Amino acid sequence: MTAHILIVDDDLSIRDAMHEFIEMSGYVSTVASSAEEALDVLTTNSVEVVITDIMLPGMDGLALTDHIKRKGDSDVIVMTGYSTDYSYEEAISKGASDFVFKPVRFEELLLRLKRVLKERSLNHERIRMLDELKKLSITDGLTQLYNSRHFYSQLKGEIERCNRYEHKLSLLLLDIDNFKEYNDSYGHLEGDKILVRLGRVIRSCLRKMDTAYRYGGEEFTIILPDTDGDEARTVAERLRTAVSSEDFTDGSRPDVRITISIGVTQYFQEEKIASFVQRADQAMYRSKQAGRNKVSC
Ligand code: GH3
Ligand code: MG
Ligand code: MG
Ligand code: MG
Repeated sequence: MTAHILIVDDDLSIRDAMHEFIEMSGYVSTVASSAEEALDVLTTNSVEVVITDIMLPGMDGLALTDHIKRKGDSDVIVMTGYSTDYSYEEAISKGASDFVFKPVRFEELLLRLKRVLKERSLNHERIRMLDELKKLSITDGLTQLYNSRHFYSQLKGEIERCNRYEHKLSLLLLDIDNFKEYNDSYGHLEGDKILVRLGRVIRSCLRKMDTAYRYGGEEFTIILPDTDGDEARTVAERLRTAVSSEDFTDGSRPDVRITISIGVTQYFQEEKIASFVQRADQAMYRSKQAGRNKVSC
């Protein structure tokens, strides 16, 4: 996509010459004769780089730079007279990416503009990769639910909220019934497909604020904020029923059924995270002992 450059100068002849040069160099350019006009352009256009004179009537180029770097996403290159004027230093300290002295040598400006645009796209790529890494680091690769590391960090946060504001908080821990048998009969890869499908069923049963995690191999946890034990039990029952009535077949075999056992527990104020999780685990084991495909508190 062609970069959009905004030129801000109160001198008409400079403005026009720069506009022509920037367009000839292959960019889209818009001109403004004041900082106020530039801000208007920025509210309705996505602009990659603003090239601004420092001396302007009304708001000056420094204030404009400051404003853009606080509120916007554009890079700024400032233009400044030689002499004893060091205002470009202030512009750099306000976040300007570069500066050129007036009278502007266009070839130099073009080199600086290209460098700023390059840096800008590298930065965007860095941010994109960091976001991707962050997402990968909290996601379970198989089910695309969150992973157990994220479970502990989220649960810690919820517990803090709970202790500070006396919110309610509940936890579900669920485990697939007789899953070893399923793997032994159909193979590990078929078992993995069940885990993927189960992840989707879990997601479809949750409310907006609930979050689901693959806690271990075939065990999952669900954090239910602002939810007491009774409400959590209802969610668990809905989930248990949804799983037991889902046909997990992928077409290769007719009618594939699985069931899950669920433990439900509500957080006690000031309780340690380990004891909270352990209580959910114990409740889940009671569901196993009661014959599986059950919900226990
Ligand atoms: P139950 O929980 O009902 O007591 O019986 P189970 O057979 O499910 O329990 P157990 O803990 O004995 O075995 C869990 C099995 O889950 C072991 C393994 O075969 C399977 N499993 C664990 N993680 C994975 C995984 O990532 N992929 C697949 N395919 N199977 C897994
Ligand atoms: Mg001026
Ligand atoms: Mg297990
Ligand atoms: Mg199991």
